Amino acid sequence: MHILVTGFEPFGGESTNPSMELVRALDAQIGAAHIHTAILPVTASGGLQAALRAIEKIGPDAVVCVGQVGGRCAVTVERLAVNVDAFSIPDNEGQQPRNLPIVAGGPDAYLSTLPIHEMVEAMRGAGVPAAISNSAGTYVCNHVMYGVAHYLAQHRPTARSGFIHIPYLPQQVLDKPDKPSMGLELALRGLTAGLRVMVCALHSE
Ligand code: PCA
Repeated sequence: MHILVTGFEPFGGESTNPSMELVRALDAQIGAAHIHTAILPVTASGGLQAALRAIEKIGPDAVVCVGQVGGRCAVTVERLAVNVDAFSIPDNEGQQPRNLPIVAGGPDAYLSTLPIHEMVEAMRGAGVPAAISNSAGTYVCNHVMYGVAHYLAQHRPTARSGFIHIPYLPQQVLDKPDKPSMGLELALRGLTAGLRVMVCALHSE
């Protein structure tokens, strides 16, 4: 089994992105799955294109995209992506769509096809605060989650996809002490536990 896990470059004035650090720290093998990784630029078109290039190269059974979400205090497994770009800040190329469909005429939303409840339970079982989230936002993460789901629906309908958001790292909140953070080791334990149960679930189908 082949799993693609993507992270993002830093954005919004940050010097790092927990998703980039996590993806770099992941084991190359989790259960029965080979883990392939890619780091995506935080731009609407470039981020999705880089994810689709990696999918075409690897031909994965599942795609798990990971991103930073400032302000949340748990690892959150996203339930759905919506067909809207409404960026609250410019992306890393200065683009800021305020109300555009990601795919004109596309479905309003795609549900994650990962076993999201089992993944959250596994993360909690590993001692990591985790929850389902009902909104991946309307920025680049939602754009990539939607775009990957749309591509797979058309080109690789048996492949699964979804998105996981990670809180700030402690070093990112030194200048914003009212914001929650999660250390890299804890987040890595959570992500790994979630991926392990996902691989088991897909393997036993
Ligand atoms: N988080 C942003 C985009 C890149 C990232 O890591 C988001 O939540 O949309």
